[in-house]
Amino acid sequence: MSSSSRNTKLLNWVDEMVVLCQPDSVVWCDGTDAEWDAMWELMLNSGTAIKLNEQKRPNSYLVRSIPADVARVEERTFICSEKEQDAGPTNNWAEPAEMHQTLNGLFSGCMKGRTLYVIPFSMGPIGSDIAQIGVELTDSPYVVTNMHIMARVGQAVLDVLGSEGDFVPCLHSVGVPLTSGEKDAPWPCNPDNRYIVHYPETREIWSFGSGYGGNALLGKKCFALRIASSMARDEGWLAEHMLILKLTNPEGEVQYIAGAFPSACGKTNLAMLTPTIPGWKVETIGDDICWMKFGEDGQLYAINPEAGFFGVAPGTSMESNANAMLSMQENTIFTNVALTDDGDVWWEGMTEQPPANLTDWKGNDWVADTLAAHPNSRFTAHAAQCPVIADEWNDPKGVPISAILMGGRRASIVPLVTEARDWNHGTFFGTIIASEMTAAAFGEIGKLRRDPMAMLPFCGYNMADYWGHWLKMGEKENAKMPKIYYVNWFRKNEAGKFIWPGFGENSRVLKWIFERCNGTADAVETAIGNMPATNGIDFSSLDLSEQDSVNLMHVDTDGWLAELAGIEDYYTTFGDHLPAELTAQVNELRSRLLASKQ
Ligand code: TSX
Ligand code: MN
Repeated sequence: MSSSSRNTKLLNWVDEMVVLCQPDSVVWCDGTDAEWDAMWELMLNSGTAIKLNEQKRPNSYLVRSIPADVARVEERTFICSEKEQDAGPTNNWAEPAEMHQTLNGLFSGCMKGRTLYVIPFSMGPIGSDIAQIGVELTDSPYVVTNMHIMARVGQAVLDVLGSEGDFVPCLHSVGVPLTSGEKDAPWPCNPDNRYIVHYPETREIWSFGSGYGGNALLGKKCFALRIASSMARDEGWLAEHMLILKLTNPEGEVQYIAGAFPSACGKTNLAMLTPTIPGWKVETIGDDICWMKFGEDGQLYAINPEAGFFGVAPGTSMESNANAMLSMQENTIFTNVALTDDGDVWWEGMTEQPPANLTDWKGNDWVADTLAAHPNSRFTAHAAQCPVIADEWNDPKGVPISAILMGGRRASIVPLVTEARDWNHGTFFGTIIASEMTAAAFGEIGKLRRDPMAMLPFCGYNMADYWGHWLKMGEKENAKMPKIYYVNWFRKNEAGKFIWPGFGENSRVLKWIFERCNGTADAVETAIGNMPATNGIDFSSLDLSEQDSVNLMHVDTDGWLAELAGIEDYYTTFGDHLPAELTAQVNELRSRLLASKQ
């Protein structure tokens, strides 16, 4: 298919990249079902994909990567700003001109023997004032099919782009040219030469050597978070690693809530939660990324820039997240999960008992006591397939956000829920998000990983400048900022057991937040923030011991004082980029904690 774009920047860039990468052919993607089928035909022939049982999983496929290419590679992810300090101490920085030279070398001829696919995509409803356009060039049919689900792809995007419109150029290659006659690998990639590179100032993305997830689907983490966070700072909006949910009370009133949680805290589960309390309803707007802009009324309006879910499969079940399970019944891509004998999928945590026989994620006969699915195995499913997707998930205006949750996985110190005193205090909450690690991927199990606003791997510029941007947002004239809540579903008791039942019971916490937003619930001021008044959250119908329900809401004064020392050490790593307001927040919190001990 030839181009039906008249956009000079786009046509010139594609020409230039074709000269660089030297593909055998160029295909402009249109996002149609015919294109989807054609890509799978290619991937079935190359051994990349297996078609799942059409009766059990209609129009769905299993893809296996190789063990060396199963996740994002943070140590190979670069922010190439002109000045190193603009990337800040939490990002890998490289000098832009030098990196361009390295990448020009790697990309030179890298698509020989392959097809270059041009994927025009919109992050957000096409034509929305909050949406942005990108174009990904890739030599991976797997990327094309995933982009079909995760973004809005095709001619409508080119129409909005027009002849003069701007877009973010995203170049991707698996990084292995094919010589003529050579048979392609089922999962071509170049794991020893991976580069996930962002130029925040010129707003470009270059990704080489990996075919997996966030390394390759460039609209997601690379564009919608790293590049968009940088755009958002320049333009006065927010690009955040947050779910968005719609909460309706028994009277039919609605509030929209966003939430930032580090990985392994159950963001997708919360976004699709089934409430246990009668009459309350949760619907999903998004499970991973949230773009927010001020409306004329001074409220922040949010869209989900994505069109699908790229969710972690293990642990997902009808018990933990029925709506996710129901979202992936058809038209779904499964990556690195196990295959059943009848052509369906399985992963750890899906059912209590595994099927008798399985093919594991590496394609071998599964042996008991080994992992059948990779821990980072995924499902890619369209958002519209979620049974509780909110009608307005596609609304170009976005939804007005009443509250922002900041969460982490903490066995102690952090109570079930604490309301920030104001926007600056809430920003402080965001900066102190930390999670105790459950998987060895990021080092020692149980060790605290600081993950401010859950943006540590995703902020496209200096993290402390990003905090400054948050504070500045709250200063805008006539701004009606959301209330901010620190939540923790993971507090443990002396016996080492989770105190809070979590999952659907989190609706009790959401109810209190809802009623704070509409002014009908009381709070008591504590040193760390506002907390539910006695019986503000109904624990009575839960099977909690007296001691456990006290512990859930306990303000651990000495624990917080010790926590503050760690926070101050962490802040020091940002040098003079740290906003003075955050130092003030630490000092005020310490004073309140000390006063409360009198
Ligand atoms: O997603 C989770 N949420 C949010 C749900 C809306 N998880 C899973 C985290 C890994 C992705 C949780 N795990 C939550 C939670 O609220 N809470 C816990 C901890 C927990 C685990 C198991 C039990 C209770 C709490 N089970 C029993 O007590 C039987
Ligand atoms: Mn995420």
